[in-house]
Amino acid sequence: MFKVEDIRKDFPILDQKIHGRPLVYLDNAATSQTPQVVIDAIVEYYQNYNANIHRGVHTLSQIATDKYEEARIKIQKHFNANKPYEIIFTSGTTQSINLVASGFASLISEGDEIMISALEHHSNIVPWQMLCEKTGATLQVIPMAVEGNLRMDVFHELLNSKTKLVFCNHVSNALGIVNPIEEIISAAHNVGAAVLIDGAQATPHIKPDVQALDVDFYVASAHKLCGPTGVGMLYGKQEWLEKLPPYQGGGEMIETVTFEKTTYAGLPHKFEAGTPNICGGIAFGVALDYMNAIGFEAIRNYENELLGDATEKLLQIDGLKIYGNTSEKTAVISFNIEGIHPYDIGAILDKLGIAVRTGHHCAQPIMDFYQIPGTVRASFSFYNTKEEVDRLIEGIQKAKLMLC
Ligand code: C6P
Repeated sequence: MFKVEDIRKDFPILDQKIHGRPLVYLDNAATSQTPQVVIDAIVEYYQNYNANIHRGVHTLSQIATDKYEEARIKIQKHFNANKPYEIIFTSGTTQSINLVASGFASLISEGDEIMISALEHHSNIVPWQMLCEKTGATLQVIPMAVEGNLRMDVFHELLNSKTKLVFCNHVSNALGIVNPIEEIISAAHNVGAAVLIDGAQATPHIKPDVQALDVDFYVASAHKLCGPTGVGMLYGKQEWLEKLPPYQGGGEMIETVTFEKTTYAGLPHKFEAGTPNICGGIAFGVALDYMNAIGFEAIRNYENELLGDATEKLLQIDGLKIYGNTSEKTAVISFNIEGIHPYDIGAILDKLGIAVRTGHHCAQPIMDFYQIPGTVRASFSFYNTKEEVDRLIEGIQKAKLMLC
């Protein structure tokens, strides 16, 4: 039974005042908050078994190695990957994407086409532009429509035998729209293209099954899933991970090293050079356990209630416009009020104890499409309440009175 009052007790950070008012944290799309059980796992690691992994015969190193590898298996199971070594630990979504983009430099050439969507975060635009500059491949963009959905008709027209890679986010960070990734993956495969899905914004709300999706690569960050910052994952089908060259050279990713020649370790170590974020990886596993114990269906249903309530109340505010209006959304609302800069609304909300994000949300092409400097983005999590929705509405009304 989903009880938000009980869930909130797991998050000590929520119980505080900002500028003398109880904190209303609505910037969950930027980073989620951390439950006590994850904080405890981090403390336990440093208090009891901090040691380097895969290297020592001593007891602490073995405990740390076992816990780290157990976390990999938890992630494997969560995403339903076929093998644990198809999960690569990275520092987060950005590094996961760069790892794949850098690897593909040796697999594509001039004349090939790479396709991204108009809804991407900069971390899923810039690495592909860099790859195109390096290889002479061409970047194609699936355009968006005014409601925020992708123009799937144009996607199907653009797709052709030169398309080698398609990249798309599962959920847009700026608008909260859920993209039709099943259709994208299957159509891309029909022309022989590989697909990478950026799950940074989907994974806090949806439990993806990478085998059912038949996706080639899927990436996510722990810090959006109640885990710590600086750790994330790359899922890759074994056949792709075997084809890609290592991303970085260093310790742990080798089999043998001589001055004449180095041979590389097998998966997953080939992509995990150097000492990883051991504590972060272990805490990532604990965060997934925590969210799975609540259940993703319960999380999504509850967040949908918050989304419906907030959308309805926001639309009653005169001059307020919401960007991204499709039926398939996660609990993210991007909006502006006519004649007011989003930054000014964000600053007043902060004085009222309400945390939202303002600006372009690292998705400047979306802002250019709407010809706006940015938006105010309120993003909800399963620990937010209907009372907090009301605090947001009151705050916006106050900001409007002050600024108009
Ligand atoms: N979006 C937001 O406020 P990292 O920073 O590597 O953990 O995640 C990057 C990233 C990639 N793709 C999408 C869809 C994202 O939303 C993000 C991070 C945050 O929207 C911080 S910019």
